[in-house]
Amino acid sequence: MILINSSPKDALKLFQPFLPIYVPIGIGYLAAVMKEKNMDVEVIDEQVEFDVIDKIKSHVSNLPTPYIFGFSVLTAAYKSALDMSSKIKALYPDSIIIFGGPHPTALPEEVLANQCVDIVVKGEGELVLPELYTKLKRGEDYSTVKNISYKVGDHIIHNDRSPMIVDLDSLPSFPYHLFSNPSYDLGFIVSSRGCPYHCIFCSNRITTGKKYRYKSPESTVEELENLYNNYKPKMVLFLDDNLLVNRKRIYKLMELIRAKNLHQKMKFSFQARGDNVDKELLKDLYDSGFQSVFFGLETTSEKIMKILKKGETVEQCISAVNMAKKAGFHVSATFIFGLPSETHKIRINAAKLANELELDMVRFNNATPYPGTELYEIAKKDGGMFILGLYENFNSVSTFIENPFKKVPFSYVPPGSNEQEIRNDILQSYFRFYLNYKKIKRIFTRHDEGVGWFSAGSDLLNKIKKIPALLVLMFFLGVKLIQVICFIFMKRFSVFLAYFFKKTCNKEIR
Ligand code: B12
Ligand code: SF4
Repeated sequence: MILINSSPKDALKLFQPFLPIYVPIGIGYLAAVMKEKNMDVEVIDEQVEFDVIDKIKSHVSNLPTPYIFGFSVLTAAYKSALDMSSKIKALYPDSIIIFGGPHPTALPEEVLANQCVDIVVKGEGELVLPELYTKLKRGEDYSTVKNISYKVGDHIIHNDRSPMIVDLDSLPSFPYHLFSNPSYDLGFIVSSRGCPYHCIFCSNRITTGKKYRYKSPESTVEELENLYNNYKPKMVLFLDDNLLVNRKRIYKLMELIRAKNLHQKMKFSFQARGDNVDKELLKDLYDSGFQSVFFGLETTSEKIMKILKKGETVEQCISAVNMAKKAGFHVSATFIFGLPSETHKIRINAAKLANELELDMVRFNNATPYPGTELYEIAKKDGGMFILGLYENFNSVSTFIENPFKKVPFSYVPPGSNEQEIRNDILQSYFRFYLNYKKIKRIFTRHDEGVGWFSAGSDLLNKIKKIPALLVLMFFLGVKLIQVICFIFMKRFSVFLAYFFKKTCNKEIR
């Protein structure tokens, strides 16, 4: 079968040439289990392949029918996935097309309403896909396969969900070797799945669930060793939803990393919650090579933190950042702008806080109600949601990466808020943070630092190649800066005008 990672070609818009390309991890795991069972599997990633149809044609030419295709679909890539699956159906009408990943898992009915999708696999696919594939290939009845939704005539049948995979060590190691394209950043590992918290904007639980499961420290370290021996990455991102849920595991992992001296060879980056860290843990993490941490700070308002159901306070997050900075960490963070009941002041406080905390990297995202989240339900109810085409505007970083002459409308604007003002506050916050000599210098000189958010190129030749794209980016960022200044000026001017007219009218009345 052919597994396809869907991705719009311009997913990262102006920033595309400067951001690392990540491996489609879910597809990697699925390919690994299928290969382990000696099943025929080919991976195509739209991020790096430009002749997808040609590749498909050449691969299926020596395969027996029916041809089976599996698409991995994030909301932002839904349109690309439908475009490609329609082309495949037109070429091979008898082919069977399976959609999996967060978007189809959250909206199976909507996804199956498309002629070009036959089956949706919900949640983790490693146990389901091999069984489903075997039955489809043999022409057997697949109606008993768990975790799937499928069509029978005009009806859609939803089969029961099975429990999540408990023992992650039972899965094969991640098959880095299948991703040989030099554009990939192979410095990553997933050592656990799931997160027990309930943040209303987070769609992790849709596929990987609330139940925390992890690989044993021994097998994690083995995978890290292999990664180092084969690819020598300097920085390895732990792409776990939440690395620190189980302290016992993390202490054992640190111990083994130090015993194998891996912390001297590579540095590690991870995501953490403010309330999951303390001074001692941070020190031990730092000494074990975990030197770059990412916190979801989200907001500066305790009231909004409660609405988000984060289960931690702004205070705790600030204290965690301070402790991490003191311990020497490279600290990154994200704020979300455009949340229910948020004001301009709350947003501008976030921009100030980012500078006060001396964060090394920050993102100001626009709130995006991904399907399956509680925010999606809130946004549907309060009327603030706007779906452009096939969810093409569901992108939490669109404000910063978009072309200023081709703005992407927000997918969510809470009642009482103004889209233009939120957009402006996001840009203003970015400029306040990054328009600083030290930070700009660091972007251009330390491409391997932190979470690899922006890279101007690893060596001189690479940097030179990127000059034209960089000039275009500079131009558009300049336009955005002018737009922000004009917006602030117009806002102040209108306040002045209102004040002036009020005064004049009052005088005339008197
Ligand atoms: C690592 C990561 C990334 C990486 C790599 C993504 C990748 N392609 O693997 C990077 C940094 C590139 C990334 C980017 C983005 N990400 Co991201 N990312 C994650 C993260 C933290 C882990 C993903 C992961 O590896 N999970 C582990 C694997 C095993 O799980 P999985 O990928 O879901 O795959 C399993 C199942 O879904 C299923 N499955 C998946 N595909 C298929 C296909 C078939 C045929 C079948 C049968 C089954 C199946 O089986 C897989 C194995 O069990 C998740 C959070 C999460 N827990 O999912 C967010 C997450 C997937 N990202 C998210 C988002 C929004 C984004 C961005 C849009 C952010 C942005 N604004 O730019 C971009 C989109 C990039 C793009 N090209 O479109 C959202 C997706 C929500 C949604 N509904 O789409 C998530 C859920 C986080 C969140 N915000 O809640 N991301
Ligand atoms: S703590 Fe992080 S991973 Fe867990 S639900 Fe909240 S945002 Fe999602």
